[in-house]
Amino acid sequence: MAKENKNCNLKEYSFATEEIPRLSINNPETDKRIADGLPVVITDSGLVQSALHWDLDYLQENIGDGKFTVYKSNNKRFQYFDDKKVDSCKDFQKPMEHMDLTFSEFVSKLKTAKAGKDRVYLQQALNEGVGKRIVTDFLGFNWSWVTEQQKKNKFGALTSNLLLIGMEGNVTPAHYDEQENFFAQIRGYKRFIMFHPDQFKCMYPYPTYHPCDRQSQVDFDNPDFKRFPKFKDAKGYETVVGPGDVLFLPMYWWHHVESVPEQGHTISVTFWYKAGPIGNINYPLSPQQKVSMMRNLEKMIHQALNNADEVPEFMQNMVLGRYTDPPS
Ligand code: QVW
Ligand code: ZN
Repeated sequence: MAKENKNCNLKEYSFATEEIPRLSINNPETDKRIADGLPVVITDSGLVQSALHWDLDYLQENIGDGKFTVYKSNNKRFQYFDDKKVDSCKDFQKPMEHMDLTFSEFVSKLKTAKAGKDRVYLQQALNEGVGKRIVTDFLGFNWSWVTEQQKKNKFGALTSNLLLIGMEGNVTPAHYDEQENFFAQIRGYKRFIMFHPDQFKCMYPYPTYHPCDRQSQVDFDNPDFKRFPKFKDAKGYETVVGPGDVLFLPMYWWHHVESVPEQGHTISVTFWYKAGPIGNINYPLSPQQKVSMMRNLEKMIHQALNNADEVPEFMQNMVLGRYTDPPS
């Protein structure tokens, strides 16, 4: 649907992609894909039907006078970083600026930033501070469907509903999350490029102790194939979500997200759920379990050495010429 007429605004990347299926809530394949941990766009869940009338004026009127987390970037990338890991990482340059703004301060920045520089992206959990009408809209979400999915698939607790308001062209660079997510689109169009957890070796995430942990070091616009040769082999999936669509974004799946250029600002709400219980372990381990294990081992080594600077050499001594291919 959304894609055909938005195609002209979509950049071509170096890797091939397949379309993520768009399915009805009533299609048995939808439940099967969610159960199997595969992405799917559900076109008619009604998850955020009660919020499809949200626009900047309505939100400004009703969302309350609290402060909202807004990120500012001088380019289109909004790369998340963990503030707790910044100090121990010398030479780290924050890729974007964190601001706390009232909603109307955010809206005026969004409107004046149009020229291209100083882009903004609101990323704020929906909480008690919102006005009555937003509460009513929130209570009108299709909680019965999403809670049934949570139960059927043994997800843990709902952790947050993040409200995202982005400018056209804003990019969230490729990363994976450690939670399950139903990503609901309310306004505008977002393009998702996704990679299976088994593509870890093609994506070259930052070390776990780095502020950009869980994110790819590869710049999709200008991939450095010398440093990241296997990025050439990455096999992606993609889709464009529009108002009313819900993307199931499984834990550990890589995703790069762009608000489609020239289609106006975007409004989305996430439904993040903790991972379910581990359950029985079957061999061979899944790619997801292997990523989790690599993370734990990496963190243990960092902790044991008690010095991030010693990690690279230690890791190399452990594998080079022993677990790497012999030179040909
Ligand atoms: C996007 C995402 C979002 C991507 C951003 C969350 C802060 C997710 O929902 O819409 O820009 O990565 O997991
Ligand atoms: Zn994410």
